[in-house]
Amino acid sequence: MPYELYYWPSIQGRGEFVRLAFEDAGVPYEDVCRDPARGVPALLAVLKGQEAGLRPFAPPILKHGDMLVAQTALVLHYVAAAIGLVPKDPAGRLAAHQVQLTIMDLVAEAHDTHHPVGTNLYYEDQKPEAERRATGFLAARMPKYLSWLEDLVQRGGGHPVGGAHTYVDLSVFQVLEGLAYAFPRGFAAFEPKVPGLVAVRERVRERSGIAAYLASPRRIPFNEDGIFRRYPELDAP
Ligand SMILES: N[C@@H](CCC(=O)N[C@@H](CS)C(=O)NCC(=O)O)C(=O)O
Repeated sequence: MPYELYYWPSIQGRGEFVRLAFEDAGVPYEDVCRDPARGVPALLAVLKGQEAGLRPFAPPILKHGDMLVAQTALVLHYVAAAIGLVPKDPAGRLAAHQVQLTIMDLVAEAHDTHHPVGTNLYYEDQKPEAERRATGFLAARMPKYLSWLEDLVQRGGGHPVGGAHTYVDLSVFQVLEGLAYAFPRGFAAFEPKVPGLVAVRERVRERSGIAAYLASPRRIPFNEDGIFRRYPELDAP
């Protein structure tokens, strides 16, 4: 059965965590909304409940046979065992899922630095609040999340879970890339404190499937419509 990913076509966003898993595993998937014949209307049809399966609230959404799976961490939890990106034992899968859920919390907080009041408002309508939020994010929240992940890697023999490469390593790569894009000064100042995470990131970058993906047109650049946005006024001085 083919894997179909439904996600906004013009941003990396949360869909990128799913793309990275398929690309690393070398498993074919269809990025449905990037197919000009299907585009965003295909995603909107799923969101309106016009496809078989549980109607999802928001993308990324994975369609696999009659199954529709939403929530980024749950999509990864669902596919990872089948594509060899998580330990097979229940405890190992649970550990990976737990860490991935926490990474998605970090992603949500990174998003909220530019949309602290509401996602229904423009960034320009919440700039003072965004500056306060970003200051706290860089001073306290990003360090707290990344120090915890670093501790997992230090205790875990160089990987966040399972003592081996999993989809969580790929998500560490993506989060570090996103934070470095959004906050070049703030992230650079903190980066020396997380050498284990930096090692994970660099190892992921060199993996054959990921290296090929990053060099391909499928890897679109970060931009200011996505989750990790570069607004210099939100970065550290
Ligand atoms: N917790 C969900 C969040 C999903 C989410 O916020 N998706 C965004 C795109 S990255 C969206 O389109 N949301 C629409 C909405 O919240 O109305 C996940 O991790 O997948």
